[in-house]
Amino acid sequence: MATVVHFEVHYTQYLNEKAEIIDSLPPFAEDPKNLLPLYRAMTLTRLFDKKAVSLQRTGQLGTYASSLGQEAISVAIGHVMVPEDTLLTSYREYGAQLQRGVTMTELLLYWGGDERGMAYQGSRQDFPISVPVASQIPHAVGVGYAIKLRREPRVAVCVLGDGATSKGDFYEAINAAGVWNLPVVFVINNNCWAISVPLEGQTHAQTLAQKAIAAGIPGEQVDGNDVIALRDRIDNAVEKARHGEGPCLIEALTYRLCDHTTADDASRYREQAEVETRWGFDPRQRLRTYLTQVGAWDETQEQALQTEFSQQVEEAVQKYLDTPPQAPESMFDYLYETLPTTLSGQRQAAIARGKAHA
Ligand SMILES: Cc1ncc(C[n+]2csc(CCOP(=O)(O)OP(=O)(O)O)c2C)c(N)n1
Ligand SMILES: [Mg+2]
Repeated sequence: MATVVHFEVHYTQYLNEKAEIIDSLPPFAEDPKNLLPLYRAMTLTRLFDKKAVSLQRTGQLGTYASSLGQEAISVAIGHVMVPEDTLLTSYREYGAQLQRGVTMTELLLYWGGDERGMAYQGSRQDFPISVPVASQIPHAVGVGYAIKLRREPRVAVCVLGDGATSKGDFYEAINAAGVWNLPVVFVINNNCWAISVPLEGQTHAQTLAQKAIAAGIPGEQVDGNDVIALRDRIDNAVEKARHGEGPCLIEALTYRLCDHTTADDASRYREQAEVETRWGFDPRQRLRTYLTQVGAWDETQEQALQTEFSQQVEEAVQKYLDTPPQAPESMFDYLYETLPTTLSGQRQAAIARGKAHA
């Protein structure tokens, strides 16, 4: 029997879990100062995240999906994209969104149940957070198709979870992106869990990256807790896509250190010992250790950064809490140009109820 074709899946890591450099660094990482923006972004994301969970626990926010332990992925994405690109993501990629000009107040409004939080004022071309699993993936293909038709030097970056790769939307989307050679980069945040379903309950495939092979597009794995590797590989994929070289699938291996959302209690389905072990892979701590070792960071700078960002987070929270709620009838605002009679009746009822509760 002859071998028709041979496939390989490559894995990239520069900074290992002991904060040691294990390969020759890509040019941008040779000067540790270039890593500071990535460290700052991871730190802000984590502070924001911690505050959002506290707000939910004290009844001041709705359900919230934390990004704890997974910040390196979105921070690297946000770092390599240019403003004209389009981000389409599921619900944990604040590190990218914040760098793209989405404000912390907007994110809090959204999780507080106010849809105005998804009308990003500073990042108009990005899509709202997608809570329906995988629905953003075909949307990214649509965006990529439009970019190609208009011959624009732009890229769509789509972020999805490991669980989303089991859905038909995913297969259809990567297939179409391959056929049409679209400027779309798909990044899988493989955090080992889809709520209570572990990866081995999700797929029998050895890697998620290999799913790209069936679509005829490049697929690769990267250490999702090594921000240097992520920055390197995602930049490579984005620039290729920008220059007409088509789509790519990147599987970033990380771990969800938090509950699925604030409505979840992960201790019901996974061992605490597993979580404790995974804390040893924390991407923020890894980069901090490295920066400290090479003399690019110290405790005084850390304290100053924590103070600066805590103030920023507090200001954003205050702005969120001070935002007057939308009128109940606003839910009818963007449904039709002219509301059908049945709905205008409901709208009147909402106005009356709103007044009764004012
Ligand atoms: C279409 C759809 N089905 C089910 C759900 C319920 N749901 C929310 S998150 C989730 C798991 C997603 O797991 P994964 O894709 O790995 O993303 P993660 O939450 O781990 O980031 C499910 C099943 C949903 N939001 N949308
Ligand atoms: Mg997951």
